Amino acid sequence: MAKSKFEYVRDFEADDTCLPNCWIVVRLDGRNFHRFAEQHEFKKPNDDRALHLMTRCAQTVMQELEDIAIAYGQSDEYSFVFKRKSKWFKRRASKFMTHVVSQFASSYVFYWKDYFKDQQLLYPPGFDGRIVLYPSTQNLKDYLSWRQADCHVNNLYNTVFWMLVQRSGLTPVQAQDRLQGTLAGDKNEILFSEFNINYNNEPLMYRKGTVLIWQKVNEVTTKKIKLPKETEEKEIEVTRSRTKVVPLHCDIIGDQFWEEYPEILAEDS
Ligand code: DGT
Ligand code: MG
Ligand code: MG
Ligand code: MG
Ligand code: MG
Repeated sequence: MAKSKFEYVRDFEADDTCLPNCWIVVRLDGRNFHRFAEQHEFKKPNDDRALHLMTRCAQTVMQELEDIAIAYGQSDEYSFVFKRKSKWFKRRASKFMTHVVSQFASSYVFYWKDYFKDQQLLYPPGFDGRIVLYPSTQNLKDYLSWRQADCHVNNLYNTVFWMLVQRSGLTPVQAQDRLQGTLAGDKNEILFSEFNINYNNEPLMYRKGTVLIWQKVNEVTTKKIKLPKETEEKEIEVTRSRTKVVPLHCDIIGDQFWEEYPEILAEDS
């Protein structure tokens, strides 16, 4: 069939193919979550409901989309790493980014009530997305380390800040002044001497964020069967091996994690 005279408009579509062999990272981040957290009365500085909901959405993204090797999340952000050899949607950046962000955003609304039982969703949240390509595995590890270091720095600051405000009655401005120019050691010391808190005993999810990886798990279910010749049903246990997205709250900056799970960033993945 002859092309219509309108077909030429396709040529205006820009090519956004991701470079071959690179790790493709999509990072999304909640739009104006400072306000969103206030309006929905998130607990400060960490709200378990909000953090678990973020992780539920990220698990959905990994299960619904193709080729995601690992994801890392903290605060109102999540990063998804696609396998370097992925051929999904011919590696078109816009496809990767829009599928990740829209699947995540719809999941956030869909699963909201499972986590915020008596807090209504007051308005539709939005998320921005960006895509970054990393040509070496070391670059990718450094990217993930950067996000986890950011989680640590922010969480330490926020933990002390809200202690000073909520426990010591400082105003936010006073707390900010108090922390101006302090180093990590100083903040640890304030927590310990003034609030009897050992920062290292704070929940790992707050300090390390959440890593999502694929793991083989054995699922045991019971099945009712009826044997021929027997009149009564019998219950038997059936074990199935499945791959599931599993959340971890561990260090990913050091080598140990990557040595323990070498398959995640294997050369041929
Ligand atoms: P943006 O991303 O430029 O549109 O603006 P924001 O406001 O989302 O800024 P961002 O992403 O740099 O910072 C995340 C905000 O989300 C920050 O104001 C604190 C808030 N947030 C995230 N998780 C929690 C939480 O668990 N509890 C509370 N209270 N706030 C949280
Ligand atoms: Mg921001
Ligand atoms: Mg944000
Ligand atoms: Mg953020
Ligand atoms: Mg279509």
